[in-house]
Amino acid sequence: MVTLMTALYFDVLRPIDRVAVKPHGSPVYHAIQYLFGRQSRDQFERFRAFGGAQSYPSRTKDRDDVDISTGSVGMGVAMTSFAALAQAFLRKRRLVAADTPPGRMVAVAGDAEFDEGNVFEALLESWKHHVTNVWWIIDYNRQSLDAIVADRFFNRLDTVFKTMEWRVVTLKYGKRLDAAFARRGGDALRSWIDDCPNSAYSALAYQGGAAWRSRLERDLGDTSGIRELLDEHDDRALHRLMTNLAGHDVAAVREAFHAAADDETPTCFIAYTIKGYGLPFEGHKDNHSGLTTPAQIEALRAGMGIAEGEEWEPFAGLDVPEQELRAFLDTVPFNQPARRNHRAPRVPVPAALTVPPGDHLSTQAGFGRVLADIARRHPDLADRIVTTSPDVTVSTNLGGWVNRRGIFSQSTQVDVFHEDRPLSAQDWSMGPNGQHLELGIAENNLFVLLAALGLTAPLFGARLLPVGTLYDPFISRGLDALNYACYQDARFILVATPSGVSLAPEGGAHQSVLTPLIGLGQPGLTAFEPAYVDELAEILRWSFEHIQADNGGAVYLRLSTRPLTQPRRELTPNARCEIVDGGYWLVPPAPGAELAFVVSGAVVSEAHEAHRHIVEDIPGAGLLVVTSAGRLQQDWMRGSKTGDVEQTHVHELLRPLAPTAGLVTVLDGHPATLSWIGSVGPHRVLPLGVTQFGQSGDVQDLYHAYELDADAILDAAARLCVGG
Ligand SMILES: Cc1ncc(C[n+]2csc(CCOP(=O)(O)OP(=O)(O)O)c2C)c(N)n1
Ligand SMILES: [Mg+2]
Repeated sequence: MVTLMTALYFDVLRPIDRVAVKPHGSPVYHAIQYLFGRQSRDQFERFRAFGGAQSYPSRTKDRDDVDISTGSVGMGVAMTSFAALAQAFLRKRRLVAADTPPGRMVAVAGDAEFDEGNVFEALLESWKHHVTNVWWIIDYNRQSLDAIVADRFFNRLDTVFKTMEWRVVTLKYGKRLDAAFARRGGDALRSWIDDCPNSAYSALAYQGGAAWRSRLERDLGDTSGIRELLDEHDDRALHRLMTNLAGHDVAAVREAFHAAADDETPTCFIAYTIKGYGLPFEGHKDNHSGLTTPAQIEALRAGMGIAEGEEWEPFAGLDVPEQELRAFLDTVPFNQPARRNHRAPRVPVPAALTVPPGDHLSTQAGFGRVLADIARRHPDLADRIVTTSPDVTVSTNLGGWVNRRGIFSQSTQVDVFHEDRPLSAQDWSMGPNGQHLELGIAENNLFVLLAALGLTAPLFGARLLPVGTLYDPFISRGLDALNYACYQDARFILVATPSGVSLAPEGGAHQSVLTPLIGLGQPGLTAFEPAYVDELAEILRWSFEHIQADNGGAVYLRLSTRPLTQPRRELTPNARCEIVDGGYWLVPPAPGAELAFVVSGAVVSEAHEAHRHIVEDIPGAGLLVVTSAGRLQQDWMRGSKTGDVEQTHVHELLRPLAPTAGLVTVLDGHPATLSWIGSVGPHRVLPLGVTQFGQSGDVQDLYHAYELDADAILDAAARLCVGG
């Protein structure tokens, strides 16, 4: 990593390039920033300590200009190809200056990262989108955490890349070994190393010169030229020669990087290295958990010519005068003054979005119409929106938007089904002006692309407002990538439909149970589950602002395909605030009421029906709609800590109820999403929701089976009242 990163940062990188440094490369990254004067000694010394430099490079927590966070192996690698796609999108749409050269998106990756399937999902998708300007540099040390990795796979890896039209550059032998191969007996030596299994090579690298000598004497002692070679090298020199892999040879690495730097072809460098090179445990299969002893550190320090106490001096131990080194650093291309962390202006959001007409509408259909309406009525906002979906564009109701704004492609392609005769209502024409990025079915890719699109403001200086749609249950499929996107503070709106058992006939395989809890628990993500379309329009408007706010974040909307009769109402400014704050009384309780129903999402009509019945017996009962359990809960937890819990929105909402009141909570999802509301005041809670895999059936049968229908809600109310 030291060699690869040195060649990158001190030579080939330009300020416009972006790098994802593999998790274990973090110390090297911070050391380089320290030499550039962009990392403080305090931060660097406190590497991995509280408030210090992060163990894995972090965009949000490190102070030295990390481009792309890493930590979950494979994610940073994929992120570079999607960042390159985001950059291409901005350039084609002329949202950034097209007369400046594009940046190169570089991943310095561990070889074990290529065991993660998401890397290959990204590779295939980037090929489909003709992505260029990506480099993946693989630190091929043939080790992961546990052990030495199998050779068989890496012997094939280059063909995978070549199939995807990548250039593959294998950096196997350093200059010293190359010279040895040119001597008499050199061919035999090269074949011997080529054929040496990873584990045997690693073991010899660990054992050192004497072990190399006896093995080579045994295997090649009779080959002419080898004896002379062995005689010319003492143990130390022999070890240096036999471990002279190209990944440790800065001249070989620079040569390879420069040879590939002239064009935009995506390139994979496979750089052979030894894990722990130059340390006492180099090559040892258990070295991941190896720690150098104080004595070994002393020996390392002395061996590098660094005086005691001068370990943090930037240029200690070097035989080039400091002045010369500083002068060199001033000439390094990456170190030239340039703004790297951009601030892009905000895109104005209208004061209100039009609520689509229709008495009977689902939130998903409403979403499609609101977005299509934005495309028509609010061009300034619409121009900055980019939508994406993993093969569920039409079925998540993005069709109207796509018909208006087109599909992005680096080249123009007509839709033959639409062109001559309208054989399809959906126009699937593609071109460089399109604003929808269609992905194959891979939710990991969706989230990593949203991470890239959601960071174009700081990375490229042009703000996009990304909206991604998928099926709610498949959030779990890409959950780590979603977490990764949030961890980097990427800004996007995630719209997930259908949700829960409300999608009925599709049954348990497409049913989401846990996703409301993900919405509640995921840092950096604010979740909403609107019941009615006018709520959705206001939430969407707020979301476009929230994803642009300094202290904002990403947004997740859990929608439904179930059409509901829409309330006839004009939302007051106060009602809009309450919707965004997380909840409002659809039917306010009478002062001192003994019962309230608390409901989220599509089951609002069941709660409403139950409510109509219950008021015959309990006239003051209320019906509370929770649009965002997360917003309510966060506000309440903040208030609980700061002592102003009485001012929190949920507390205000529950204030009219009698202390002895019971709450029946209900949603098409895990009941724990709402049951916490019982902790706000003295009220008792009976939570309804889904905790099992679903069946196929129609909505009424399923609501009955899973105790979400009006009868179940009334039963729960009765149990609460009897219990009270
Ligand atoms: C998704 C994920 N799973 C597991 C880990 C734990 N882990 C950290 S690094 C690593 C493998 C390291 O191997 P490699 O990428 O080859 O890097 P090297 O240690 O050789 O530098 C693993 C399994 C992780 N960080 N992320
Ligand atoms: Mg490795």
